[in-house]
Amino acid sequence: MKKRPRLANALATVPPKQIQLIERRLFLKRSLSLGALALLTGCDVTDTDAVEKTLWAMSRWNDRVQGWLFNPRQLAPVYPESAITQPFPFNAFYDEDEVPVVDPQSYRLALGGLIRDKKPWTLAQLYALPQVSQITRHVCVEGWSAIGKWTGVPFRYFLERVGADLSARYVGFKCLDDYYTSIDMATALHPQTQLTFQFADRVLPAKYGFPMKLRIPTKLGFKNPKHIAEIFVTNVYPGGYWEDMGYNWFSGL
Ligand SMILES: Nc1nc2c(c(=O)[nH]1)N[C@H]1C(S)=C(S)[C@@H](COP(=O)(O)O)O[C@H]1N2
Ligand SMILES: [Mo]
Repeated sequence: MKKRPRLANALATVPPKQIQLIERRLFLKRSLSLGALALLTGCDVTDTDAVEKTLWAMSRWNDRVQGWLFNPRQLAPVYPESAITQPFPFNAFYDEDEVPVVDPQSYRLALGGLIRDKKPWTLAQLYALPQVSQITRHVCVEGWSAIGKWTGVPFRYFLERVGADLSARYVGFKCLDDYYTSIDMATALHPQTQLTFQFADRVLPAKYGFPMKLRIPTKLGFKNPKHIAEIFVTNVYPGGYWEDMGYNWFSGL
């Protein structure tokens, strides 16, 4: 397993990965020197706590601005079958031999938070929902992208069906591999955001997120949770696995 860096020590080592990540969150084109950081934040850079708090506040502000700029009707590009990337890359915070093994019979999708009907769903019930396919590009922050075909139920349809509070701010995801992430409601309701059960016209393979993932072609790859165990709706910022380490929370494309 890759180690999770400690954010608390953000400025203790040079060059700290966390600062690079937070810089990326702030979408600054040039790298930010410690001096510039001090000027920007008005903090003594030796006061790690104050700098960090300020950077996180700036970052949350940045998320809000990106949220305002997001056009809920703008579609991500779609591609022909011939453009599909083969083989499609696998990525996770662990190696491929550690992908969770999920029993389809006992699996239940849990629902939580601001949802009227929180009854858990079996896979058979989920598979009976109306489904659509999309061929879109997955872009990973680590520097690769790939085109794939995903099939599932439009997430908006599912949220409406279970009586989710569509005026809430966030939809959060807990995964079977302890990954977690969350998205803004506008993106959750975007026409291409899909609760996905199939990859390349076959049941979603284990490595790509069996039994289901959320496919969001308008966001970076790490915002696309695989192996979803629970979906919850909330007004309390839920963060995410990489987000809590400094990756930009909104991460739109
Ligand atoms: N549950 C879970 N979902 C996850 C991850 C993870 O480690 N665990 N990694 C994310 C990242 S960084 C990427 S790029 C994509 C990779 O999806 P793929 O294996 O289908 O290419 O899954 C995302 N969703
Ligand atoms: Mo990624």
